[in-house]
Amino acid sequence: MRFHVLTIFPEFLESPLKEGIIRRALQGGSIEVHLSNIRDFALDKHSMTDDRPFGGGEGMVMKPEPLAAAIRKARAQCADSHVVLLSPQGRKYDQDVAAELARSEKDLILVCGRYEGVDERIRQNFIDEEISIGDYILTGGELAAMVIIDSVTRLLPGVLGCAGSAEYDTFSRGGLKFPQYTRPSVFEGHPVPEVLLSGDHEKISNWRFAAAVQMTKEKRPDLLADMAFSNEQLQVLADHGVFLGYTGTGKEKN
Ligand code: 4H4
Repeated sequence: MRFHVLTIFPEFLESPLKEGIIRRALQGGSIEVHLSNIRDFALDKHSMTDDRPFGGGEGMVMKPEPLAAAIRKARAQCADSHVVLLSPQGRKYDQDVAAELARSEKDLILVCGRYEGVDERIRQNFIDEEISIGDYILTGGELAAMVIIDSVTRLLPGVLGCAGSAEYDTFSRGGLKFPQYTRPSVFEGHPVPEVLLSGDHEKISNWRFAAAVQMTKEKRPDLLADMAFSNEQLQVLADHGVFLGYTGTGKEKN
């Protein structure tokens, strides 16, 4: 998958691309990341990329000409592209959106707003979709772009070591992931649940399923509302003392 990031601070993204799974994905060719400096497309001798808002008011707005030229240049390098503006006014980003982007064959052009945002004529005529990573105002869209690159890349085939990793992620199956333990088996007097040391894969799987549902019930009951369980699953939950307040009526899945 190819990402094109349009930003006035391309160096901002250099460091996170040099580490860990993202670095390996770049080296392995699973992804390409092309950083473009919007300032290089500014027409005036001062390379201005922002200006005061018409009608007065606080802050500065990103000028349309450099953005338009940068988007056109990026589009010209792609067979097909999806142009995303990172903005607090966008569609709320979550794991489902990450999975949707990861399935796309299109290049992803990520436009990083700064200041008070971008000229509306860019949003109306050059942007395919606005995405927000949360209801807060950042100083720039670059962190949001990196969130998207990171969360989409880890979903691409072959990027994570064991194929199933992303499949059992928190959110990937609707709820939170089961609690994780590693050596030592006793840490400061706190043991690892015996079942995890048993080698009984069915018991481990059932315990993990019940623990995941219990964690979801405690930490994110809102996610439970969208989850459906078979009668067999409800029985496994009951066997592990996890009760959801219904007995398989209307919540069971086929
Ligand atoms: C854009 C600030 C638009 C304010 C920006 C506005 C996010 C976010 C973000 C720099 C830019 C800010 N990007 N998710 N949240 N005028 N970007 O805060 O719409 O208020 O992705 S505005």
